[in-house]
Amino acid sequence: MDNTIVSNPRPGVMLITLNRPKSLNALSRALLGEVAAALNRAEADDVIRCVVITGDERSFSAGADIKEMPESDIPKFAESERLRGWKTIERFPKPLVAAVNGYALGGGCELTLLCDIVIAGENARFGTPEIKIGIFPGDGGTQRLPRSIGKTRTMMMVLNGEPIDARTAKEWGLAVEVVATERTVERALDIAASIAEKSPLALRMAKADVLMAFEKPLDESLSLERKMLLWQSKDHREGIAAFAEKRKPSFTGR
Ligand code: CO8
Repeated sequence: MDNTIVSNPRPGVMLITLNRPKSLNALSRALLGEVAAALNRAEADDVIRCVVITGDERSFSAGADIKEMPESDIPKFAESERLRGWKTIERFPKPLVAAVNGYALGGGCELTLLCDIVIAGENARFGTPEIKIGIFPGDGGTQRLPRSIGKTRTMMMVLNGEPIDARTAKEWGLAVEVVATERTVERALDIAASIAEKSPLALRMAKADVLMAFEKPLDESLSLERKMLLWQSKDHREGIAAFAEKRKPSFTGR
């Protein structure tokens, strides 16, 4: 585990720190594999209820590792174990928060699109510069960016390749808050710790429900939402009892 640092800085929270500073945290095969392994552990561990991903102050991630890109075999590169790593992040069922300082470029920007909540530091720069090296955002960017920020803003980013600053990212909806660079991780951890106090079952269903909005036609997703609401759990009963008794709920995930 040389490319990431995994820690538990708050109850119920896993922090994954990308740790290839010399490459601006480029997403090498090995790094993606470590992120996927950490997420698999987080998924299996009932104690972990929320995960935060961050980089360092200079760079969240400058994207796919260009030095690993084969000159002649892009399809193999795209479909290899890299893709398995992406799929693990895409399918991670617990809340995922990104704390973004510095560069979030190419795959780094696409990684933030897989996160549920994005906190940006003032020095954050979001961009899809792939066009400058003769490709385009191929880790989901051409599909997720327009769903997130609309067509013309996406075209501006993808066709031009120039990054946007943190304030613009917030205005466009790529980040939910902009904070002082040195506060980014703390703020993300505060949010994650608050999320971690909620019912893990309800969190999982809420995340799945919201993501349905991007995948299914409205009539189908509304009817699935209604079906999921009919579900009963001890956590639901505990939430109602705690409200009535004016105390903090204690959720067990059952
Ligand atoms: N991959 C590998 N190494 C990188 C990357 C990267 N993406 N970005 C930076 N580095 C390395 C540099 O090579 C340099 O290493 P060294 O010191 O050994 O020369 C080190 O990080 C520091 O970088 P710079 O000296 O360039 O730092 P600057 O501050 O001058 O510039 C930039 C910073 C502007 C971020 C610049 O490094 C840059 O433009 N990087 C490339 C960004 C980029 O193009 N990202 C997109 C990559 S493609 C992608 O993410 C999605 C592809 C989808 C693939 C789907 C399958 C086909």
